[in-house]
Amino acid sequence: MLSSSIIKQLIAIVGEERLLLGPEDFQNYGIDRTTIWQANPCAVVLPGSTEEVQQIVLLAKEFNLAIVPSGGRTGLSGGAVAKDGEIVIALDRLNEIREFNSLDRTVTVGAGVITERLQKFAIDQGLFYPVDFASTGSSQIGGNIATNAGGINVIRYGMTRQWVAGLTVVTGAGDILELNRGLMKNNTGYDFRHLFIGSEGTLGLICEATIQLTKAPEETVVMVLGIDNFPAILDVLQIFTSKIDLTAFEFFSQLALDKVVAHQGHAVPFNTKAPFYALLEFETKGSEGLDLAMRLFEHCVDQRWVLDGVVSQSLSQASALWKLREDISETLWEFQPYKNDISVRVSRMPDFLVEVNELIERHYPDFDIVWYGHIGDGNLHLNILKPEQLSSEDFVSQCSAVSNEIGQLLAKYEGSVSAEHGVGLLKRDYLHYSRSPCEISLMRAVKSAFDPNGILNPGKLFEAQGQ
Ligand code: S2G
Ligand code: ZN
Repeated sequence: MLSSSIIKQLIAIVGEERLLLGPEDFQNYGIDRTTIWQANPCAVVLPGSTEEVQQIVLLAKEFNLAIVPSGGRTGLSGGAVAKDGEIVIALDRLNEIREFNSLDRTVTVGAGVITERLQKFAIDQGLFYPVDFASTGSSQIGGNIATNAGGINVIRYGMTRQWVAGLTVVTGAGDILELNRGLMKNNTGYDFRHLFIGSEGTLGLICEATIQLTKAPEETVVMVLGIDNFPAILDVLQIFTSKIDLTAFEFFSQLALDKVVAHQGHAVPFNTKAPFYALLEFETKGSEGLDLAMRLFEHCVDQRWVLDGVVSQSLSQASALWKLREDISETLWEFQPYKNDISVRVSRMPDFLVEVNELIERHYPDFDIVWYGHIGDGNLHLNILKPEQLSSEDFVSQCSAVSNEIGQLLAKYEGSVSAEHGVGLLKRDYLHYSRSPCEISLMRAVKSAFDPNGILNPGKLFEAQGQ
């Protein structure tokens, strides 16, 4: 519970109507999309500027009050969960889009700008912001940067990190840093920008970003292929990427498709059932691109990797095919899935898939397992659906035990326990499978440099000092 004097000082910074102390606001702002923890902040503040963020941080530092930064709250690893009486700083009001420059092809946006609004702004300027994923309608660019969001176009355009040309942050010490200022070339020592990208609010609060935009892809088409088995997915990937510059290569299992079709009422892509489906997107570059893709498709059928397929004939058909992949995540929520977001190098995927599949089938003989994800980037989303008769606690503890075995397998393949969703609270206890003790201690040293009092998102990424 905050003292009346702290409350008075917060009101002096943001104004009475922007200091929220009600239980509904705590529930709304104190959690992300994870369902394991309860929201329990002591206050929610909505600053209107970088300077107001700085004043709040200085106040929190003076009285040693923990802070949880909050953006669109679409995170899946508990990175924005305020469960221990922290002050939530919600960046929603930092929502200005300004300083677009057509020569630099950059635009400066407040951290609270909704991702989809930035995507639309870019299109209005005849350009393209290429990071895309299911929750762009409610995620905020500040949160996307803090978690280095990935999504469905990484195979061609990379993660959010590639598109951040400048950052304005407030560190845990209360310093305002203007990082890189939109420069394309700047070799002046450590590039702190890249420390803040993916830092999950543990080093500083991202207040503003200068985003690099790019040329939009020419006319693209979407192919969905029915694939006979796990390894064949990688054979198809190999043959297509060797000849075509793909903008996406996603996959999902028959069970994923069944759930999406039943839940959302979408049409199946074709009548043949297949264990797996690959969704490819690429620029046609005139008819020769499409002809080449059809020849590759026929080759994959001859090799018995592919059982059937469909190519979009229109934008509406392309978007209908995308929905089969994009709607998986939302469809699965009602089954309270335990989510693994894992990755290995694409070249190691065939062997890894065989071993992780054996592990899963050995440990989860009776559970429904849904496979999907960005296999073109080496990123698998493995969702274990909670059996109705099993309590959430028993289900999570059973899955957590298996996650340790998956972590050991990832360590063997030099893979990641969190490909794109971040570590937060959910993956903290598995971090050591992907990061060495030396790396983790260096991450702690970096945190103590930028957040000397340890007030920023304590307990996320790794245990807070003294916990
Ligand atoms: C996806 C979205 C979040 C989830 O669909 O690619 O990253 O639920 C996911 O896994
Ligand atoms: Zn994903």
